[in-house]
Amino acid sequence: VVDILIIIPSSIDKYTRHEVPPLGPLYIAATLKKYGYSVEIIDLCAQKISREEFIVLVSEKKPKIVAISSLINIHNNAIRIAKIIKNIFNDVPIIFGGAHASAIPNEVLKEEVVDIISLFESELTLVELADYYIRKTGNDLKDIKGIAYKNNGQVIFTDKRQRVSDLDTMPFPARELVDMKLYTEAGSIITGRGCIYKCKFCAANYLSEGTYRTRSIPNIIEEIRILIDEYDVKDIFILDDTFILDEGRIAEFCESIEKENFNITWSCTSRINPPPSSDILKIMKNAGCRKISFGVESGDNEVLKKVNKGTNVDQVREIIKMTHDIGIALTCFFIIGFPYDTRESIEKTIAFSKELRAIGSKEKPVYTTFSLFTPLPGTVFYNEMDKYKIKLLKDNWDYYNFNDPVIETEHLSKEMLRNYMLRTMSK
Ligand code: B12
Repeated sequence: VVDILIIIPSSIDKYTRHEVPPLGPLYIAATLKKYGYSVEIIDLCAQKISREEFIVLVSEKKPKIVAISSLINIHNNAIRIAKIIKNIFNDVPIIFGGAHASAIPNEVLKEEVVDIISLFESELTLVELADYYIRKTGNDLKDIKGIAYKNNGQVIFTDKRQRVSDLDTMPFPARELVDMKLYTEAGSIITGRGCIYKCKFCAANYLSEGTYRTRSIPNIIEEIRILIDEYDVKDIFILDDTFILDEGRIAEFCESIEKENFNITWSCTSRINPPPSSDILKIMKNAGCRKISFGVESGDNEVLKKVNKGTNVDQVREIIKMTHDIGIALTCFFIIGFPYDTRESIEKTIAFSKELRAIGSKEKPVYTTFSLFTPLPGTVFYNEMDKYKIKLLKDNWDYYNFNDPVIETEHLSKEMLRNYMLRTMSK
């Protein structure tokens, strides 16, 4: 018997990501454990098990609460799983959480099998829900902040929950609950949460409500030490929305990494703006940074401006060259099919990606990765599809894999988008 069972569904694509441990759910699990609850996790992205095996597993665990992770491409499977669970234990409350459920709670609650949605940051919300359902102490549902639930067919939203102001007070992700050997990027960490920028295609600002909080450097170092000592990690993968924002903080991080003599390499993601200085890039290189992934998005200045990226092509070129010259490998992410994209702008984007790849060398390559523009719940483009003349072709979340077109725009048909995508894949 387990108090809370957390399930991460897989997508229907045969390539589901299992590189990275599910950090959000592992954070929630750690906090529940701290408050004395027993927690288990089934990560279907990583553990390949059949429907029958799954049913046996869940039946044996007899959970008192089931919490299911909902991201866009795994949401339909999350619903399928919820149905299987309700079939086994009709009385077990099913709580949904994660980016997709948080972005469109009203829609998700229309599903009969979803009882409650825990909105946005959920560590403390889940503790209060466990107190309510399991220990039968604490607040009534209506007084638990940050949830949406059904009452006599009506959706009730409780008061907003304040985000935890000091991230250092949070226990580290409960990695002991998953088989860390299943993840190729086992050294993944989050050193800060949230994004203050407002790109129209990205949900990060909405999900963090524009807040940005960071952990202290000693707290991060402690977690890295655990990854090295207990999980034999040799490469750290920093997954923050915005890592290089406060250069003083990054310098302090690098200094600590060097002082500890960890002998690890690491990589991170970054924005092109605010532009990282050459000084900080050198400090990062000396502290073992082997790769930075930048969101470049487009090779057309007009498109960059209109999607609110706040960068331009010259700036991108300069940062990519500088990072390469300092000796750090690169990945550049691109998106094609924005509502503003035309044949001309996409040609520019593809040409620009070639130009950036050519900056790379054998030892320090510049990789490029393309996704098709997809209106994500929680973004400006999703909320105002008519205004941006976005024509939805598929409203089945199973198909939202960022490689197949799910929309057409004023300028681009499905066939054109598919052909462009094929071109970027053949390079
Ligand atoms: C790191 C990251 C990844 C990593 C790691 C994902 C992982 N396994 O954890 C990788 C690169 C693998 C990845 C992949 C994808 N990602 Co991603 N990713 C992120 C990113 C940048 C940070 C997530 C994170 O770890 N944050 C820190 C933790 C602590 O916060 P959190 O995950 O939000 O979790 C908190 C709450 O959301 C909530 N919560 C989360 N899960 C659950 C589950 C339950 C049951 C409950 C109750 C609550 C809950 O509580 C958590 C703790 O407070 C976010 C952007 C963002 N700001 O959220 C995008 C983001 C979540 N990803 C997104 C997408 C679309 C994807 C992909 C579908 C992309 C693709 N091309 O395939 C895949 C799907 C992967 C999968 N099947 O799970 C979108 C989701 C949009 C949406 N509406 O669903 C986001 C918001 C990015 C964006 N720009 O819009 N991603």
